[in-house]
Amino acid sequence: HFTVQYGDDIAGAAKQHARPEKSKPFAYGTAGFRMNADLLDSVTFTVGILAALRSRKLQGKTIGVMITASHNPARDNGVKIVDPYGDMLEQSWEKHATELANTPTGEIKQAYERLAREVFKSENREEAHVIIARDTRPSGKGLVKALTDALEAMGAKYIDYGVLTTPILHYLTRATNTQNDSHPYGEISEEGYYKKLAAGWKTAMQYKKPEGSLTVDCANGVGADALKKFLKYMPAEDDESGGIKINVVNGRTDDPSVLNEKAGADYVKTGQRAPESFDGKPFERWCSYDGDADRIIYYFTETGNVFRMLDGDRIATLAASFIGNIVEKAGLADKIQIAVVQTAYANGASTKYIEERLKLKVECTPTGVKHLHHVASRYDIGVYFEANGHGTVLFSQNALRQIRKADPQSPAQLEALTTLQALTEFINQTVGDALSDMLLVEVILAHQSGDGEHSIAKWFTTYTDLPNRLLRVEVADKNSFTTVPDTAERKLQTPEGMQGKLDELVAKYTSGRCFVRASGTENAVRVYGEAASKHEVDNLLQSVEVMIERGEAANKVAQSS
Ligand code: G16
Repeated sequence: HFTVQYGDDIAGAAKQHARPEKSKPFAYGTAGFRMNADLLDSVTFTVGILAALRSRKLQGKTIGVMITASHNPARDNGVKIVDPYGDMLEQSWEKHATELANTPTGEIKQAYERLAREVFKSENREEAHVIIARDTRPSGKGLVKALTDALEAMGAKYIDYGVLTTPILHYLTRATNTQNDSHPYGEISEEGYYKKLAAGWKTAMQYKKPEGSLTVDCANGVGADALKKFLKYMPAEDDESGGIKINVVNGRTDDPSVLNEKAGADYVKTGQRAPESFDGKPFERWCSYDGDADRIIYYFTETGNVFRMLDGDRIATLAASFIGNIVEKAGLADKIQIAVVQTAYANGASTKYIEERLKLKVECTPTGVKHLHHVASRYDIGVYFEANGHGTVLFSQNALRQIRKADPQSPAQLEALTTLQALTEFINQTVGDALSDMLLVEVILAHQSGDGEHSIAKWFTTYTDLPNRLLRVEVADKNSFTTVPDTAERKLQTPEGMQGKLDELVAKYTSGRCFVRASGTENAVRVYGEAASKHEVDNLLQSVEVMIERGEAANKVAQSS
Protein backbone atom coordinates (compact mmCIF):
# COMPACT_ATOMS: atom_id res chain seq x y z
CA HIS A 1 0.00 0.00 0.00
CA PHE A 2 1.45 3.39 -0.95
CA THR A 3 0.20 6.95 -0.73
CA VAL A 4 -1.82 8.32 -3.61
CA GLN A 5 -1.98 12.11 -3.64
CA TYR A 6 -4.78 14.45 -4.69
CA GLY A 7 -7.79 12.20 -3.85
CA ASP A 8 -9.44 14.77 -1.57
CA ASP A 9 -8.83 17.64 -3.99
CA ILE A 10 -10.48 15.63 -6.75
CA ALA A 11 -13.47 14.76 -4.56
CA GLY A 12 -13.89 18.47 -3.76
CA ALA A 13 -13.56 19.72 -7.34
CA ALA A 14 -15.82 16.97 -8.69
CA LYS A 15 -18.81 18.47 -6.89
CA GLN A 16 -18.79 21.30 -9.44
CA HIS A 17 -18.86 18.75 -12.25
CA ALA A 18 -21.25 16.11 -10.99
CA ARG A 19 -22.24 13.20 -13.20
CA PRO A 20 -25.94 13.46 -14.08
CA GLU A 21 -27.59 10.63 -12.15
CA LYS A 22 -29.72 9.24 -14.93
CA SER A 23 -27.28 9.45 -17.83
CA LYS A 24 -26.69 6.45 -20.05
CA PRO A 25 -23.28 4.76 -19.73
CA PHE A 26 -20.50 6.74 -21.41
CA ALA A 27 -17.92 4.98 -23.59
CA TYR A 28 -14.54 6.06 -24.96
CA GLY A 29 -15.34 5.37 -28.63
CA THR A 30 -13.84 5.75 -32.12
CA ALA A 31 -12.55 9.22 -31.29
CA GLY A 32 -12.84 9.52 -27.50
CA PHE A 33 -16.08 10.60 -25.84
CA ARG A 34 -18.54 12.31 -28.15
CA MET A 35 -22.15 13.29 -27.50
CA ASN A 36 -24.53 16.17 -26.90
CA ALA A 37 -22.37 18.85 -25.26
CA ASP A 38 -24.81 19.20 -22.33
CA LEU A 39 -23.82 15.74 -21.11
CA LEU A 40 -20.09 16.22 -21.34
CA ASP A 41 -19.13 18.33 -18.32
CA SER A 42 -18.56 15.49 -15.84
CA VAL A 43 -16.98 13.32 -18.52
CA THR A 44 -14.47 16.04 -19.42
CA PHE A 45 -13.61 16.49 -15.75
CA THR A 46 -12.74 12.79 -15.48
CA VAL A 47 -10.69 13.02 -18.68
CA GLY A 48 -8.63 15.70 -16.91
CA ILE A 49 -7.94 13.28 -14.06
CA LEU A 50 -6.89 10.57 -16.48
CA ALA A 51 -4.69 12.84 -18.61
CA ALA A 52 -2.73 13.93 -15.53
CA LEU A 53 -2.46 10.33 -14.34
CA ARG A 54 -1.17 9.23 -17.73
CA SER A 55 1.42 12.01 -17.77
CA ARG A 56 2.68 10.94 -14.32
CA LYS A 57 2.76 7.33 -15.43
CA LEU A 58 4.94 8.37 -18.39
CA GLN A 59 7.47 10.25 -16.22
CA GLY A 60 5.89 13.65 -16.73
CA LYS A 61 5.72 13.53 -20.52
CA THR A 62 3.17 15.96 -21.94
CA ILE A 63 -0.27 14.60 -22.78
CA GLY A 64 -2.66 16.40 -25.15
CA VAL A 65 -6.40 16.82 -24.68
CA MET A 66 -8.54 17.91 -27.63
CA ILE A 67 -12.09 19.13 -27.22
CA THR A 68 -13.92 18.65 -30.50
CA ALA A 69 -16.83 16.83 -32.10
CA SER A 70 -15.31 17.19 -35.55
CA HIS A 71 -17.92 16.29 -38.19
CA ASN A 72 -20.87 16.17 -35.75
CA PRO A 73 -23.45 18.96 -35.57
CA ALA A 74 -22.61 22.08 -33.55
CA ARG A 75 -24.71 20.99 -30.54
CA ASP A 76 -22.39 18.00 -29.93
CA ASN A 77 -18.92 18.06 -28.51
CA GLY A 78 -16.27 15.55 -27.58
CA VAL A 79 -13.02 15.01 -25.78
CA LYS A 80 -10.05 12.81 -26.58
CA ILE A 81 -6.60 12.18 -25.17
CA VAL A 82 -3.40 12.38 -27.21
CA ASP A 83 -0.33 10.36 -26.22
CA PRO A 84 3.19 11.90 -26.06
CA TYR A 85 4.16 11.19 -29.68
CA GLY A 86 0.94 12.66 -30.97
CA ASP A 87 -0.90 9.40 -31.54
CA MET A 88 -4.18 8.50 -29.86
CA LEU A 89 -4.38 7.34 -26.25
CA GLU A 90 -2.98 3.81 -25.86
CA GLN A 91 -5.93 1.48 -26.26
CA SER A 92 -5.38 -0.35 -22.96
CA TRP A 93 -6.12 2.96 -21.20
CA GLU A 94 -9.47 3.54 -22.89
CA LYS A 95 -11.17 1.30 -20.35
CA HIS A 96 -9.81 3.51 -17.54
CA ALA A 97 -11.31 6.56 -19.26
CA THR A 98 -14.66 4.78 -19.57
CA GLU A 99 -14.57 3.61 -15.96
CA LEU A 100 -13.83 7.05 -14.51
CA ALA A 101 -16.48 8.69 -16.71
CA ASN A 102 -19.10 6.29 -15.39
CA THR A 103 -18.19 6.59 -11.70
CA PRO A 104 -20.86 8.32 -9.58
CA THR A 105 -19.44 11.64 -8.35
CA GLY A 106 -19.55 10.59 -4.68
CA GLU A 107 -17.21 7.66 -5.44
CA ILE A 108 -14.71 9.45 -7.66
CA LYS A 109 -11.97 9.66 -4.99
CA GLN A 110 -12.01 5.90 -4.39
CA ALA A 111 -12.15 5.12 -8.11
CA TYR A 112 -9.21 7.44 -8.81
CA GLU A 113 -7.10 6.01 -5.96
CA ARG A 114 -7.84 2.45 -7.03
CA LEU A 115 -6.81 3.27 -10.57
CA ALA A 116 -3.66 5.12 -9.49
CA ARG A 117 -2.60 2.08 -7.44
CA GLU A 118 -3.26 -0.20 -10.39
CA VAL A 119 -1.24 1.84 -12.90
CA PHE A 120 1.56 3.23 -10.70
CA LYS A 121 2.56 0.09 -8.79
CA SER A 122 4.56 2.29 -6.36
CA GLU A 123 4.43 5.86 -5.09
CA ASN A 124 4.60 8.39 -7.92
CA ARG A 125 5.52 12.03 -7.40
CA GLU A 126 6.27 12.93 -11.00
CA GLU A 127 5.09 16.27 -12.36
CA ALA A 128 2.14 16.05 -14.71
CA HIS A 129 1.98 18.11 -17.94
CA VAL A 130 -1.04 18.52 -20.17
CA ILE A 131 -1.76 20.73 -23.17
CA ILE A 132 -5.27 21.58 -24.33
CA ALA A 133 -7.01 22.85 -27.45
CA ARG A 134 -10.60 23.05 -28.66
CA ASP A 135 -12.48 23.60 -31.89
CA THR A 136 -14.85 26.52 -32.54
CA ARG A 137 -17.92 25.02 -30.83
CA PRO A 138 -19.44 27.41 -28.27
CA SER A 139 -19.58 24.66 -25.62
CA GLY A 140 -15.80 24.23 -25.81
CA LYS A 141 -14.94 26.99 -23.35
CA GLY A 142 -17.04 25.56 -20.51
CA LEU A 143 -15.59 22.11 -21.12
CA VAL A 144 -12.06 23.48 -20.90
CA LYS A 145 -13.05 24.79 -17.46
CA ALA A 146 -14.16 21.30 -16.39
CA LEU A 147 -10.87 19.94 -17.68
CA THR A 148 -8.64 22.52 -16.01
CA ASP A 149 -10.52 22.18 -12.70
CA ALA A 150 -9.53 18.51 -12.76
CA LEU A 151 -5.96 19.30 -13.77
CA GLU A 152 -5.63 21.80 -10.92
CA ALA A 153 -7.03 19.29 -8.43
CA MET A 154 -4.45 16.81 -9.76
CA GLY A 155 -1.61 19.33 -9.29
CA ALA A 156 -0.85 19.17 -13.04
CA LYS A 157 0.78 21.92 -15.07
CA TYR A 158 -1.11 22.78 -18.22
CA ILE A 159 -1.15 25.10 -21.21
CA ASP A 160 -4.45 26.01 -22.83
CA TYR A 161 -3.73 26.74 -26.50
CA GLY A 162 -7.30 27.94 -27.17
CA VAL A 163 -8.90 27.28 -30.55
CA LEU A 164 -6.82 25.05 -32.86
CA THR A 165 -7.34 22.27 -35.37
CA THR A 166 -7.06 18.75 -33.97
CA PRO A 167 -3.89 17.96 -35.98
CA ILE A 168 -2.14 21.09 -34.65
CA LEU A 169 -2.76 19.91 -31.09
CA HIS A 170 -1.30 16.51 -32.04
CA TYR A 171 1.69 18.29 -33.60
CA LEU A 172 2.24 20.40 -30.46
CA THR A 173 2.10 17.33 -28.24
CA ARG A 174 4.83 15.61 -30.23
CA ALA A 175 6.90 18.77 -30.63
CA THR A 176 6.81 19.33 -26.85
CA ASN A 177 7.92 15.80 -26.05
CA THR A 178 10.72 15.67 -28.61
CA GLN A 179 12.26 19.10 -27.99
CA ASN A 180 15.41 17.57 -26.44
CA ASP A 181 15.74 14.72 -28.97
CA SER A 182 18.39 14.64 -31.69
CA HIS A 183 15.61 15.26 -34.22
CA PRO A 184 12.97 17.46 -32.55
CA TYR A 185 9.62 17.28 -34.34
CA GLY A 186 9.31 21.04 -34.70
CA GLU A 187 9.00 24.35 -32.87
CA ILE A 188 6.51 24.23 -30.02
CA SER A 189 4.03 26.76 -31.33
CA GLU A 190 1.15 27.07 -33.76
CA GLU A 191 3.43 29.22 -35.90
CA GLY A 192 6.07 26.47 -35.80
CA TYR A 193 3.56 24.08 -37.34
CA TYR A 194 2.79 26.46 -40.23
CA LYS A 195 6.49 27.13 -40.78
CA LYS A 196 7.34 23.44 -40.88
CA LEU A 197 4.62 22.68 -43.42
CA ALA A 198 5.45 25.66 -45.62
CA ALA A 199 9.18 24.85 -45.58
CA GLY A 200 8.50 21.25 -46.69
CA TRP A 201 6.18 22.50 -49.41
CA LYS A 202 8.77 24.94 -50.76
CA THR A 203 11.40 22.21 -50.97
CA ALA A 204 9.04 19.74 -52.66
CA MET A 205 7.84 22.38 -55.12
CA GLN A 206 11.18 23.77 -56.28
CA TYR A 207 10.76 24.54 -59.98
CA LYS A 208 7.11 23.39 -59.96
CA LYS A 209 4.03 25.51 -60.39
CA PRO A 210 0.63 23.95 -59.65
CA GLU A 211 -1.88 23.95 -62.46
CA GLY A 212 -4.75 26.39 -61.79
CA SER A 213 -6.15 27.19 -58.39
CA LEU A 214 -7.58 25.24 -55.47
CA THR A 215 -10.73 26.11 -53.54
CA VAL A 216 -11.08 24.85 -49.99
CA ASP A 217 -14.46 24.40 -48.27
CA CYS A 218 -13.62 24.66 -44.57
CA ALA A 219 -17.02 23.46 -43.26
CA ASN A 220 -17.22 26.79 -41.36
CA GLY A 221 -14.87 25.22 -38.85
CA VAL A 222 -11.51 25.89 -37.27
CA GLY A 223 -9.70 24.75 -40.41
CA ALA A 224 -10.66 28.09 -42.00
CA ASP A 225 -8.75 30.09 -39.38
CA ALA A 226 -5.76 27.77 -39.63
CA LEU A 227 -5.66 27.82 -43.41
CA LYS A 228 -5.84 31.62 -43.57
CA LYS A 229 -2.95 31.90 -41.11
CA PHE A 230 -0.98 29.21 -42.93
CA LEU A 231 -1.25 30.94 -46.30
CA LYS A 232 0.86 33.80 -44.95
CA TYR A 233 3.82 31.38 -44.78
CA MET A 234 3.39 30.12 -48.34
CA PRO A 235 5.17 31.51 -51.42
CA ALA A 236 3.35 34.36 -53.19
CA GLU A 237 0.67 33.15 -55.61
CA ASP A 238 2.64 34.26 -58.66
CA ASP A 239 5.93 32.72 -57.48
CA GLU A 240 7.22 30.37 -60.20
CA SER A 241 8.49 28.05 -57.51
CA GLY A 242 5.52 26.68 -55.59
CA GLY A 243 3.20 29.69 -55.75
CA ILE A 244 -0.40 28.53 -55.53
CA LYS A 245 -3.74 30.32 -55.48
CA ILE A 246 -5.92 28.95 -52.68
CA ASN A 247 -9.47 30.27 -52.20
CA VAL A 248 -11.10 29.77 -48.81
CA VAL A 249 -14.88 29.23 -48.77
CA ASN A 250 -17.25 28.30 -45.92
CA GLY A 251 -14.91 30.00 -43.51
CA ARG A 252 -17.49 31.48 -41.13
CA THR A 253 -16.35 30.60 -37.65
CA ASP A 254 -18.32 33.43 -36.02
CA ASP A 255 -21.68 31.65 -36.36
CA PRO A 256 -21.68 28.21 -34.71
CA SER A 257 -24.98 27.22 -36.27
CA VAL A 258 -23.39 26.89 -39.73
CA LEU A 259 -20.62 24.49 -38.64
CA ASN A 260 -20.67 21.42 -40.93
CA GLU A 261 -24.00 22.62 -42.37
CA LYS A 262 -24.36 21.44 -45.97
CA ALA A 263 -20.60 21.66 -46.23
CA GLY A 264 -17.48 19.82 -45.19
CA ALA A 265 -15.82 16.48 -45.89
CA ASP A 266 -18.48 14.34 -44.23
CA TYR A 267 -21.34 16.04 -46.11
CA VAL A 268 -19.53 15.58 -49.42
CA LYS A 269 -18.41 12.00 -48.85
CA THR A 270 -21.64 10.67 -47.37
CA GLY A 271 -23.90 12.27 -49.96
CA GLN A 272 -21.42 12.00 -52.86
CA ARG A 273 -22.22 15.61 -53.74
CA ALA A 274 -20.55 19.02 -53.65
CA PRO A 275 -21.15 21.41 -50.75
CA GLU A 276 -24.19 23.61 -51.27
CA SER A 277 -22.10 26.69 -52.03
CA PHE A 278 -20.12 24.96 -54.79
CA ASP A 279 -19.70 27.01 -57.96
CA GLY A 280 -16.63 25.38 -59.51
CA LYS A 281 -16.02 25.47 -63.25
CA PRO A 282 -15.27 22.18 -65.03
CA PHE A 283 -11.98 20.61 -63.86
CA GLU A 284 -11.36 23.21 -61.13
CA ARG A 285 -9.92 21.56 -58.04
CA TRP A 286 -11.97 21.76 -54.86
CA CYS A 287 -11.57 20.07 -51.52
CA SER A 288 -13.50 19.98 -48.24
CA TYR A 289 -12.13 19.80 -44.69
CA ASP A 290 -14.25 18.62 -41.78
CA GLY A 291 -15.11 20.55 -38.60
CA ASP A 292 -11.71 20.12 -36.92
CA ALA A 293 -9.63 19.80 -40.10
CA ASP A 294 -8.41 16.24 -39.78
CA ARG A 295 -10.22 14.92 -42.85
CA ILE A 296 -10.19 15.98 -46.50
CA ILE A 297 -12.11 15.02 -49.65
CA TYR A 298 -11.28 16.32 -53.15
CA TYR A 299 -13.73 16.79 -56.04
CA PHE A 300 -14.36 18.49 -59.36
CA THR A 301 -16.94 18.53 -62.10
CA GLU A 302 -16.48 17.36 -65.64
CA THR A 303 -18.04 19.18 -68.55
CA GLY A 304 -21.79 18.66 -68.30
CA ASN A 305 -21.73 19.14 -64.53
CA VAL A 306 -20.83 15.53 -63.74
CA PHE A 307 -19.64 15.43 -60.14
CA ARG A 308 -16.42 13.49 -59.47
CA MET A 309 -15.22 12.77 -55.96
CA LEU A 310 -11.73 11.77 -54.84
CA ASP A 311 -11.98 10.38 -51.33
CA GLY A 312 -9.55 8.89 -48.83
CA ASP A 313 -9.08 5.77 -50.95
CA ARG A 314 -8.04 7.93 -53.88
CA ILE A 315 -5.62 9.95 -51.75
CA ALA A 316 -4.13 6.69 -50.46
CA THR A 317 -3.65 5.29 -53.96
CA LEU A 318 -2.26 8.58 -55.28
CA ALA A 319 0.19 8.85 -52.38
CA ALA A 320 1.24 5.19 -52.42
CA SER A 321 1.87 5.22 -56.15
CA PHE A 322 3.79 8.53 -56.11
CA ILE A 323 5.87 7.68 -53.05
CA GLY A 324 6.57 4.17 -54.40
CA ASN A 325 7.80 5.79 -57.55
CA ILE A 326 10.16 8.27 -55.96
CA VAL A 327 11.49 5.68 -53.51
CA GLU A 328 12.43 3.63 -56.54
CA LYS A 329 13.91 6.63 -58.35
CA ALA A 330 15.89 7.46 -55.22
CA GLY A 331 17.39 3.96 -55.38
CA LEU A 332 15.83 2.91 -52.07
CA ALA A 333 13.26 0.36 -53.27
CA ASP A 334 15.06 -2.60 -51.72
CA LYS A 335 15.55 -0.85 -48.39
CA ILE A 336 12.11 0.62 -47.81
CA GLN A 337 8.92 -1.43 -47.65
CA ILE A 338 5.63 0.38 -48.33
CA ALA A 339 2.17 -0.77 -47.26
CA VAL A 340 -1.33 0.69 -47.36
CA VAL A 341 -3.81 0.43 -44.50
CA GLN A 342 -7.55 0.75 -45.09
CA THR A 343 -10.84 -0.09 -43.38
CA ALA A 344 -13.85 -2.06 -44.57
CA TYR A 345 -15.22 1.16 -46.08
CA ALA A 346 -12.46 1.18 -48.70
CA ASN A 347 -13.87 0.72 -52.16
CA GLY A 348 -13.08 -2.78 -53.44
CA ALA A 349 -11.66 -1.27 -56.64
CA SER A 350 -9.06 0.71 -54.68
CA THR A 351 -7.88 -2.36 -52.80
CA LYS A 352 -7.59 -4.28 -56.06
CA TYR A 353 -5.66 -1.43 -57.67
CA ILE A 354 -3.16 -1.25 -54.78
CA GLU A 355 -2.60 -5.00 -54.69
CA GLU A 356 -2.62 -5.78 -58.39
CA ARG A 357 -1.31 -2.63 -60.05
CA LEU A 358 0.86 -1.04 -57.39
CA LYS A 359 1.82 -4.49 -56.06
CA LEU A 360 1.74 -3.24 -52.49
CA LYS A 361 0.50 -4.95 -49.37
CA VAL A 362 -2.91 -3.86 -48.04
CA GLU A 363 -4.04 -4.29 -44.44
CA CYS A 364 -7.61 -3.82 -43.21
CA THR A 365 -8.42 -2.60 -39.67
CA PRO A 366 -11.55 -1.55 -37.77
CA THR A 367 -12.75 2.05 -38.18
CA GLY A 368 -10.87 4.75 -36.28
CA VAL A 369 -7.54 6.27 -37.15
CA LYS A 370 -6.13 4.88 -33.93
CA HIS A 371 -6.37 1.38 -35.44
CA LEU A 372 -4.96 2.33 -38.84
CA HIS A 373 -2.13 4.37 -37.38
CA HIS A 374 -1.02 1.50 -35.21
CA VAL A 375 -0.78 -0.94 -38.12
CA ALA A 376 0.79 1.61 -40.51
CA SER A 377 3.56 2.28 -38.00
CA ARG A 378 4.83 -1.30 -38.45
CA TYR A 379 6.03 -0.53 -41.99
CA ASP A 380 8.92 1.62 -43.28
CA ILE A 381 6.35 3.74 -45.04
CA GLY A 382 2.75 3.18 -44.00
CA VAL A 383 0.11 4.97 -46.04
CA TYR A 384 -3.18 4.92 -44.14
CA PHE A 385 -6.48 6.47 -45.09
CA GLU A 386 -10.09 5.89 -44.21
CA ALA A 387 -12.41 6.33 -47.18
CA ASN A 388 -13.88 9.35 -45.35
CA GLY A 389 -10.63 11.24 -45.93
CA HIS A 390 -8.96 10.70 -42.57
CA GLY A 391 -5.37 9.59 -42.86
CA THR A 392 -1.70 10.30 -43.37
CA VAL A 393 1.61 8.67 -44.32
CA LEU A 394 4.01 7.44 -41.66
CA PHE A 395 7.78 7.20 -42.11
CA SER A 396 9.59 4.83 -39.73
CA GLN A 397 12.96 5.63 -38.15
CA ASN A 398 14.51 3.20 -40.63
CA ALA A 399 12.95 5.00 -43.59
CA LEU A 400 14.10 8.38 -42.30
CA ARG A 401 17.62 7.05 -41.75
CA GLN A 402 17.79 5.53 -45.25
CA ILE A 403 16.57 8.77 -46.81
CA ARG A 404 19.02 10.89 -44.78
CA LYS A 405 22.08 8.77 -45.53
CA ALA A 406 21.37 8.04 -49.21
CA ASP A 407 24.05 9.33 -51.57
CA PRO A 408 22.50 10.48 -54.86
CA GLN A 409 24.29 9.28 -57.99
CA SER A 410 22.49 11.47 -60.53
CA PRO A 411 20.47 14.70 -60.71
CA ALA A 412 17.30 12.57 -61.04
CA GLN A 413 18.18 10.70 -57.85
CA LEU A 414 18.93 13.95 -56.06
CA GLU A 415 15.54 15.33 -57.07
CA ALA A 416 13.74 12.19 -55.91
CA LEU A 417 15.55 12.25 -52.57
CA THR A 418 14.89 15.95 -52.02
CA THR A 419 11.20 15.47 -52.71
CA LEU A 420 11.04 12.43 -50.43
CA GLN A 421 12.81 14.32 -47.67
CA ALA A 422 10.38 17.22 -48.08
CA LEU A 423 7.40 14.85 -47.80
CA THR A 424 8.72 13.55 -44.47
CA GLU A 425 8.77 17.18 -43.29
CA PHE A 426 5.31 18.35 -44.19
CA ILE A 427 3.27 15.16 -43.86
CA ASN A 428 1.85 15.12 -40.35
CA GLN A 429 3.35 12.09 -38.59
CA THR A 430 0.90 12.10 -35.73
CA VAL A 431 -2.59 11.87 -37.23
CA GLY A 432 -4.69 12.61 -40.32
CA ASP A 433 -4.41 16.30 -41.15
CA ALA A 434 -6.48 18.05 -43.82
CA LEU A 435 -3.99 20.87 -44.33
CA SER A 436 -0.97 18.62 -44.63
CA ASP A 437 -2.84 16.07 -46.78
CA MET A 438 -3.93 18.91 -49.06
CA LEU A 439 -0.27 19.87 -49.57
CA LEU A 440 0.57 16.24 -50.29
CA VAL A 441 -2.08 15.97 -52.99
CA GLU A 442 -1.11 19.33 -54.48
CA VAL A 443 2.59 18.39 -54.60
CA ILE A 444 1.80 15.11 -56.33
CA LEU A 445 -0.60 16.66 -58.84
CA ALA A 446 1.93 19.40 -59.63
CA HIS A 447 4.64 16.78 -60.20
CA GLN A 448 2.30 14.85 -62.48
CA SER A 449 0.95 17.79 -64.47
CA GLY A 450 2.27 19.27 -67.68
CA ASP A 451 1.09 16.88 -70.36
CA GLY A 452 -1.96 18.92 -71.29
CA GLU A 453 -4.42 16.75 -69.40
CA HIS A 454 -6.05 18.05 -66.20
CA SER A 455 -4.09 16.44 -63.38
CA ILE A 456 -7.21 15.94 -61.26
CA ALA A 457 -9.01 14.20 -64.12
CA LYS A 458 -6.00 11.96 -64.70
CA TRP A 459 -6.03 11.09 -61.01
CA PHE A 460 -9.71 10.18 -61.25
CA THR A 461 -9.18 7.80 -64.17
CA THR A 462 -6.49 5.64 -62.53
CA TYR A 463 -9.23 3.13 -61.63
CA THR A 464 -13.04 2.99 -61.57
CA ASP A 465 -14.80 2.82 -58.21
CA LEU A 466 -17.42 0.16 -57.69
CA PRO A 467 -20.76 1.99 -57.25
CA ASN A 468 -21.23 2.35 -53.49
CA ARG A 469 -23.41 3.95 -50.84
CA LEU A 470 -23.18 4.78 -47.20
CA LEU A 471 -26.32 4.95 -45.05
CA ARG A 472 -26.89 6.18 -41.54
CA VAL A 473 -29.77 4.42 -39.82
CA GLU A 474 -31.10 5.59 -36.45
CA VAL A 475 -31.86 2.73 -34.08
CA ALA A 476 -33.14 2.51 -30.51
CA ASP A 477 -29.87 1.16 -29.15
CA LYS A 478 -26.81 1.18 -31.39
CA ASN A 479 -24.96 -0.94 -28.81
CA SER A 480 -27.13 -3.91 -29.72
CA PHE A 481 -25.13 -3.99 -32.99
CA THR A 482 -21.82 -5.71 -32.28
CA THR A 483 -19.31 -7.21 -34.69
CA VAL A 484 -17.33 -10.45 -34.61
CA PRO A 485 -13.82 -9.83 -33.23
CA ASP A 486 -10.96 -9.85 -35.76
CA THR A 487 -13.18 -9.28 -38.79
CA ALA A 488 -12.35 -5.56 -39.03
CA GLU A 489 -16.07 -4.95 -38.37
CA ARG A 490 -17.17 -6.75 -41.50
CA LYS A 491 -19.43 -9.33 -39.76
CA LEU A 492 -22.22 -8.73 -37.27
CA GLN A 493 -22.35 -10.83 -34.14
CA THR A 494 -25.58 -9.32 -32.83
CA PRO A 495 -28.52 -8.78 -33.34
CA GLU A 496 -28.64 -12.52 -33.59
CA GLY A 497 -29.38 -13.85 -37.05
CA MET A 498 -28.92 -10.51 -38.81
CA GLN A 499 -25.61 -11.39 -40.46
CA GLY A 500 -27.20 -14.51 -42.00
CA LYS A 501 -30.00 -12.40 -43.50
CA LEU A 502 -27.46 -9.84 -44.72
CA ASP A 503 -25.40 -12.57 -46.42
CA GLU A 504 -28.52 -13.83 -48.21
CA LEU A 505 -29.29 -10.34 -49.50
CA VAL A 506 -25.74 -9.64 -50.64
CA ALA A 507 -25.55 -12.95 -52.54
CA LYS A 508 -28.23 -11.68 -54.92
CA TYR A 509 -26.04 -8.92 -56.34
CA THR A 510 -23.09 -8.96 -58.73
CA SER A 511 -19.88 -7.99 -56.88
CA GLY A 512 -22.07 -7.25 -53.86
CA ARG A 513 -20.53 -6.41 -50.50
CA CYS A 514 -22.21 -4.89 -47.50
CA PHE A 515 -21.64 -4.51 -43.78
CA VAL A 516 -23.40 -2.93 -40.82
CA ARG A 517 -21.67 -1.48 -37.75
CA ALA A 518 -22.49 0.84 -34.88
CA SER A 519 -20.98 4.31 -35.19
CA GLY A 520 -18.50 5.20 -32.47
CA THR A 521 -19.20 8.92 -32.79
CA GLU A 522 -22.95 9.18 -33.43
CA ASN A 523 -26.05 7.53 -32.09
CA ALA A 524 -26.72 5.47 -35.22
CA VAL A 525 -25.59 2.46 -37.21
CA ARG A 526 -23.78 2.81 -40.51
CA VAL A 527 -24.42 0.62 -43.53
CA TYR A 528 -21.89 0.47 -46.34
CA GLY A 529 -22.52 -1.37 -49.57
CA GLU A 530 -21.13 -1.74 -53.04
CA ALA A 531 -22.18 -3.65 -56.16
CA ALA A 532 -21.56 -3.80 -59.89
CA SER A 533 -24.10 -1.07 -60.76
CA LYS A 534 -25.63 1.95 -59.07
CA HIS A 535 -29.06 0.47 -59.44
CA GLU A 536 -27.98 -2.73 -57.69
CA VAL A 537 -26.27 -0.94 -54.82
CA ASP A 538 -29.32 1.28 -54.25
CA ASN A 539 -31.50 -1.79 -54.21
CA LEU A 540 -29.21 -3.68 -51.86
CA LEU A 541 -28.99 -0.85 -49.36
CA GLN A 542 -32.70 -0.29 -49.41
CA SER A 543 -33.29 -3.96 -48.55
CA VAL A 544 -30.75 -3.78 -45.75
CA GLU A 545 -32.41 -0.68 -44.33
CA VAL A 546 -35.79 -2.44 -44.38
CA MET A 547 -34.21 -5.46 -42.67
CA ILE A 548 -32.82 -3.25 -39.87
CA GLU A 549 -36.11 -1.41 -39.44
CA ARG A 550 -38.04 -4.70 -39.24
CA GLY A 551 -35.59 -5.90 -36.58
CA GLU A 552 -36.15 -2.67 -34.64
CA ALA A 553 -39.93 -3.01 -34.87
CA ALA A 554 -39.81 -6.65 -33.72
CA ASN A 555 -37.64 -5.60 -30.77
CA LYS A 556 -40.09 -2.92 -29.77
CA VAL A 557 -42.97 -5.40 -29.78
CA ALA A 558 -40.93 -7.91 -27.77
CA GLN A 559 -40.04 -5.26 -25.19
CA SER A 560 -43.57 -3.97 -24.74
CA SER A 561 -45.14 -7.42 -24.31
C1 G16 B 1 -13.89 10.06 -36.27
C2 G16 B 1 -12.69 9.14 -36.27
C3 G16 B 1 -12.54 8.49 -37.62
C4 G16 B 1 -13.84 7.78 -38.00
C5 G16 B 1 -15.03 8.73 -37.89
C6 G16 B 1 -16.36 8.01 -38.02
O1 G16 B 1 -13.67 11.06 -37.22
O2 G16 B 1 -11.55 9.87 -35.92
O3 G16 B 1 -11.47 7.60 -37.58
O4 G16 B 1 -13.78 7.27 -39.27
O5 G16 B 1 -15.05 9.34 -36.61
O6 G16 B 1 -16.42 7.01 -37.04
P1 G16 B 1 -17.73 6.21 -36.72
O7 G16 B 1 -18.15 5.55 -38.00
O8 G16 B 1 -17.34 5.20 -35.66
O9 G16 B 1 -18.78 7.18 -36.27
P2 G16 B 1 -13.90 12.58 -36.89
O10 G16 B 1 -13.36 13.29 -38.07
O11 G16 B 1 -15.37 12.76 -36.67
O12 G16 B 1 -13.10 12.78 -35.63
